[in-house]
Amino acid sequence: MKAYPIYPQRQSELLDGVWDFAWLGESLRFEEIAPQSITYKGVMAVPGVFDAGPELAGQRGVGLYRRTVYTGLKPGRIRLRFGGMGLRARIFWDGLEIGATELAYSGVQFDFDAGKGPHHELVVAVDNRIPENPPLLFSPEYDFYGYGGIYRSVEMERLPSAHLNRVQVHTIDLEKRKVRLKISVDGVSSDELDFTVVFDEKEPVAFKRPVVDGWVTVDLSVPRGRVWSPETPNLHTVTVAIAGDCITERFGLRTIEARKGRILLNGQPLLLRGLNRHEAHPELGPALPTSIMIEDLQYLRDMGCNFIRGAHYPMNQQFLDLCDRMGFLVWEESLGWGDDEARVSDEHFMELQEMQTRLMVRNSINHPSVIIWAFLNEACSQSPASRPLYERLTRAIRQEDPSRLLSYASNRTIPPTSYSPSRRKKGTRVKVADLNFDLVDVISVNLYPGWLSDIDWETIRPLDMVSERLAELAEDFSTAKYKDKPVLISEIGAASLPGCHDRLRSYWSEEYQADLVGEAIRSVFSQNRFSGVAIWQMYDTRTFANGTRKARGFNNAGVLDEYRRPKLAYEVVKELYGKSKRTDSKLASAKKAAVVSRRPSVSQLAALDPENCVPTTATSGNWRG
Ligand code: ADA
Repeated sequence: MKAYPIYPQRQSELLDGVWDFAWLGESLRFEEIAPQSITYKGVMAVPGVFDAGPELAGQRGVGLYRRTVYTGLKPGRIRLRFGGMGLRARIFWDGLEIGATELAYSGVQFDFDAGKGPHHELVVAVDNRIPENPPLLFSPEYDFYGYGGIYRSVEMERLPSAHLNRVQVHTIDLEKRKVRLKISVDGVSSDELDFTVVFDEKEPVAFKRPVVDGWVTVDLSVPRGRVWSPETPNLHTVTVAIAGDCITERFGLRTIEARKGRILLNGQPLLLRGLNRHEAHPELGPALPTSIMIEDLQYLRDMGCNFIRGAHYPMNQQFLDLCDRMGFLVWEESLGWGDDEARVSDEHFMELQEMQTRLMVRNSINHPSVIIWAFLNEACSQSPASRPLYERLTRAIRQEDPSRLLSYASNRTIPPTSYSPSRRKKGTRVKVADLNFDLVDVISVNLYPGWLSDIDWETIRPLDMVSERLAELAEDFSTAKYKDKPVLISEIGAASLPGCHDRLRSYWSEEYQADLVGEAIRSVFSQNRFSGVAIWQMYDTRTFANGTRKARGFNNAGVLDEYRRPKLAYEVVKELYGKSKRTDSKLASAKKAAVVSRRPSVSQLAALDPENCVPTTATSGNWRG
């Protein structure tokens, strides 16, 4: 399926469908792959993965995808756009390599000459092996399966010599419905560009503006502009045309900022009610069809969520289009998971991290749903060795897009060795160990009180730990050093084996998970210091097959199982998020009714909220060993 932007005038083709397939296995190194003299005996779906189905389940090696494409007789430039592949790929056109990517999950594109003749052979060699040296972005330790395949749609376009790449749309004055259009253009011969702009289906207006380093900027008001929010997900389109090319982008008018410890959407404080979501399905890996994406969003809506944390890689553009349209707020992060000192200080890894993070921002720049950019889930942010990469990534994101909030999910709020009952005695606990929170706008913490190794084995009531730890955390982040930054609980939860029920509500039962998730949501909402929570996780997801902590080869913390069948925790989330949503709407009407001479302050609004009335007390968090 096509996602925005669209290029209405270009000769283009969606290359999704059935491709020829040949399995080379482990016979060649990635660098040695050459698509000549291969017999293609199999077939494979694009989008799709080759290692989820019965023939190659769990195999690692190289798979070759091939198809014929028709370009017509006219010579000229072609652009191939891949929505995301994994784990690495090399692309060949009539036997010649035209590009390669090591950025799993990232949307990438390649421009090249079509060459002679109307028909061409396109081969994509996909490698799902995970070499250690130099490190790939993906590592075998990551707690989600590293599939091999072409995960998302492939599109081919004929590129006009002067062409429009993207139009970035930034809201610069919400009240006046004013946006800045930043138009990226290539191949124009003069220093000035003649172009027209049309918002929605209105009248085109002509402009002439200077081209500076391939960019043209213009500030405009959106006629009859309507503001985007989860409750009113109003969207607009803008079509920019030059001689021979034209692009349509979709966007939303909205602002997002962090002020006085709060996240503000369109100037109003937000309480995020979220779930973490992988792009995953047991039969399909990360190659989800639109129908499943829509169903997932329907489940999230049914639970009363307004927030999705996209764990742990750049998301499918089609999914983000749906989030824009259905009114979800999204955290998008680049690929990473628990990366240690050796990885974060490896120059190759750092380079790949920066490339994929910049690409993520560029690709998703116009989604109003995306409010937070993030990176490096649970890396070693307590270590000074992490600092250079964290600085590099925050700098890169701010250069690409200063308009959104920046964060990363940290599980380094206290060092692991400090987590023992004796150390936790009042006054002796170690304060926040993470060294990089100063770099970002939102402090985000992953913690698992009452689950995994974040458990005090001497306690007979592990559930009590949930509110204690969250209260401690709220206190730590209320000190002068942190108090101005919003705090988000980016992961909390527990796993359960689907269908495992127990009267004693023991570990791994759906009952224990439901109790813990309920306790977590209630505790987060009772602390005024927190701007919201994302429960780990939406549905069970395939992970490495041999981990002892991961029964069935799945991360079982889903409130739905892998086939989206609800567990007991689903109803708990629904009840608590639903209640908070209703409070939100009452609050909204109260605000409307209130006669205020100027915009209410953040603390005035917080005081209005009955959920935000509990004073904060005690400590911090730790990470599992
Ligand atoms: C971490 C991690 C998740 C998942 C979780 C778990 O918090 O960020 O991806 O692995 O732990 O269930 O262990």
